[in-house]
Amino acid sequence: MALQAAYSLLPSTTASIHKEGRFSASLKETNLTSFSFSNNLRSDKISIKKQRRQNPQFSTGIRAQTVTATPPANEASPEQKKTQRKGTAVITGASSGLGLATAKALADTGKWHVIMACRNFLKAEKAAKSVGMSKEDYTVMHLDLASLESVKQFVDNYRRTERPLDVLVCNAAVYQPTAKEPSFTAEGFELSVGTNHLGHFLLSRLLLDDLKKSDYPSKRMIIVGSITGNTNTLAGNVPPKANLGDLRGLASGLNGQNSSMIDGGEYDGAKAYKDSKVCNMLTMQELHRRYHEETGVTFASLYPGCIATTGLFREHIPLFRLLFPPFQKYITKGYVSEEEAGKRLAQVVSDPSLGKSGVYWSWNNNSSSFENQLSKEASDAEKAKKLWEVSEKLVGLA
Ligand code: NDP
Ligand code: PMR
Repeated sequence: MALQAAYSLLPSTTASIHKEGRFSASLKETNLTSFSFSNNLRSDKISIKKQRRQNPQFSTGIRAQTVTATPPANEASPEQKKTQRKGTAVITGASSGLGLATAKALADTGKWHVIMACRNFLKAEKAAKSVGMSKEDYTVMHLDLASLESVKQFVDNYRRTERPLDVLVCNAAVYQPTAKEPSFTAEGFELSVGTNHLGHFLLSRLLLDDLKKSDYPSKRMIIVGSITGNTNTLAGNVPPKANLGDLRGLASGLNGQNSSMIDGGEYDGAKAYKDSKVCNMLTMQELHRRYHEETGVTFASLYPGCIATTGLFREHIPLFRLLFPPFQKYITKGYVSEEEAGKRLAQVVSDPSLGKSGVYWSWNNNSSSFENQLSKEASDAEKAKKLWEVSEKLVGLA
């Protein structure tokens, strides 16, 4: 397969090609979106009947636990009627890809003011302009998630604006699949886990107080996850697989002295990214367990689909970047455009029918949302607790 050719050019992954041969052989007969799909369908009979009663157009062909019926733009839902003011959503990494598309989708409704929390101020301003966002619908604020000081500074600056905080979207990420050596954040943590998990962990913990204070009818915190961190899927079985082990590397500081990988193993940039996504999904569930009842905040994660054209793959080899979009479009059929993915994340931000807490959302081929199942590791409550405790120490909260 063409993508395998690109993949095989990566020295760190050549050992896995044989395994992938098996994956590609099974491609034709597998529902490529997720292994857990059929499980979802089995446990879903009651909800499908209910959906049919509520919506006569609902057909058995739609494989969804929750089919979202987005209200027409001119018809306010009861949730929206309760408030007159615009909602304010902070989106990290809104200067490109999914974050930018979500900011645009929310701004276009006229009901949201988006705080674009970005490390490159000018890039974010240009990006907002390039997609046609109006000045009154967004504010760019500086945030570098690879620095805990910057995270604290962002929170201080945000509080100074005296804006309410209604929704926080932890979206930014880095992916370093070709790096031979680890790089590190300002405080010396391996960059992918440091940025994608630890930076967001501190941000979400600090901003939880601000979310609590909001009088908005539906307060939400969303942490973007991914299929590749879930080993109950085909995509999650492409080596190197996510695995946090017993968190010994994280516990020893993730600083390259002992190890720069969470499980204590050899550095592998692709695995570090997938591990960070497992951390994102575990953190969302731990937040839900600890705070949902007390605060009323909805905590959610999602896999928006494979947005194969974004900047996430900027460090991948050129051949991969050339072949990945057609591979996802025509072979796996997992591809979604940035615009479509932005609409999906915007639903998780504001759609009343996606207000359930503790859920990992996915979409089927008809773009209907459903509650997806996480892998064993990504739903391991004990691991989530341990991750929480170790992360608290690393970011200075304990
Ligand atoms: P992009 O690279 O387009 O966007 C990532 C964003 O994160 C950019 O705005 C980038 O800023 C920002 N960012 C990176 N490092 C930092 C930092 N230290 N501080 C602040 N911001 C930072 O990728 P995507 O849009 O694809 O990724 C968005 C999310 O979607 C990620 O969480 C990713 O894991 C997830 N995802 C993506 C999938 C895909 O197929 N693309 C699939 C599943 C999940 P800058 O513009 O300055 O580089
Ligand atoms: Mg994957 C259903 C099949 C499927 C889906 C939905 C994805 C999504 N991928 C699938 C299958 C395969 N991929 C197969 C069979 C292969 C072997 C040829 C394969 C390979 C592959 C590579 C080399 N895929 C990748 C890479 C990356 O570097 C991307 C990655 O893992 O980034 C961490 C990636 C992805 N595949 C996806 C998605 C969504 C990604 C982007 C990663 C993410 O954000 O999680």
